[in-house]
Amino acid sequence: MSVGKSSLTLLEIASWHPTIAASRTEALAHALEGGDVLVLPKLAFAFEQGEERFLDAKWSDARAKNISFDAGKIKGAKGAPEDLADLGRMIARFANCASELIAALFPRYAPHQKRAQTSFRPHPALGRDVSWRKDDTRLHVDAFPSRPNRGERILRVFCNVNPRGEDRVWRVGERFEAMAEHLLPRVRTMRRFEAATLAALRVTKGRRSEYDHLMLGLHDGAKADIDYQRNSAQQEVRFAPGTTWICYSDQVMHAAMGGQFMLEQTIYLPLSALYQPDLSPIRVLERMTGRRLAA
Ligand SMILES: O=C(O)CCC(=O)C(=O)O
Ligand SMILES: [Fe+2]
Repeated sequence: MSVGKSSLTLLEIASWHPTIAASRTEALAHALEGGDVLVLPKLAFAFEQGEERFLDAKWSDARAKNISFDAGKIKGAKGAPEDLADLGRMIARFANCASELIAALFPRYAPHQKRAQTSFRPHPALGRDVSWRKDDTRLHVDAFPSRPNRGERILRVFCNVNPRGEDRVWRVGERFEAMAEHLLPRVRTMRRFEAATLAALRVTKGRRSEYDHLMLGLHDGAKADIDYQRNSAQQEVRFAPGTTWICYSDQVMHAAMGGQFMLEQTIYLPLSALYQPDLSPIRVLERMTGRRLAA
């Protein structure tokens, strides 16, 4: 693993419910909220007996990129009901591990964690034929077109569960602020009535804020810019099997370049839960534009 560059912070713990000193929490929160990826190379997800059978792309219904688990329902999977129930239990166990880990590392987040989807990704990261906008092999920050979040944070916990020794390979790009300085000038301003129209047509769940509009513009702007993809500052990061990593994916420029079989938990957090809200994308963009971007 190429740890050492400034955007990775190593954490050598081997438990999903570690005990952490308050001073350590402060330092880790500073790194994470500043846009680092926290890498936990000793934190593997333990399979229970029989669960290894799910390390096969045949469980995917092939339409969806991922198998997802949200509010007790499994989506994107195919198989006998007993198998799908077992798969659901495995994914739910990872969801619990991920939330416990975040609560243990960052006690201030604990009461605010909004658990969103959990995914199991049985397909190779490379080789999917998708439009440029959905192509996660291009550097991007996460922004969801149909789910406005008005500045709320997207925290993600990933774990490589590959049984054959294959790394998950990412590119990690430049800091959010540097990326935004480069790409924000090209993002068009939101049109009058645009947010209201999208909400009325149910394209969005609720109203898109200017923050959401700019984040989608940065996501699309980065992915569409081949020169930016090739030439912006970036590093390859390899996550070996048995490694867990955590990042704010609305802030860290990332691209998936290889690997197969990963678990992922998405957690939403309000700005008020953060140790340093001033480092968050909405505050960075508000300083750059000179105005409030969400009510
Ligand atoms: O599949 C991966 O490794 C990461 C893909 C990605 O961009 C994401 O989950 O936000
Ligand atoms: Fe992403």
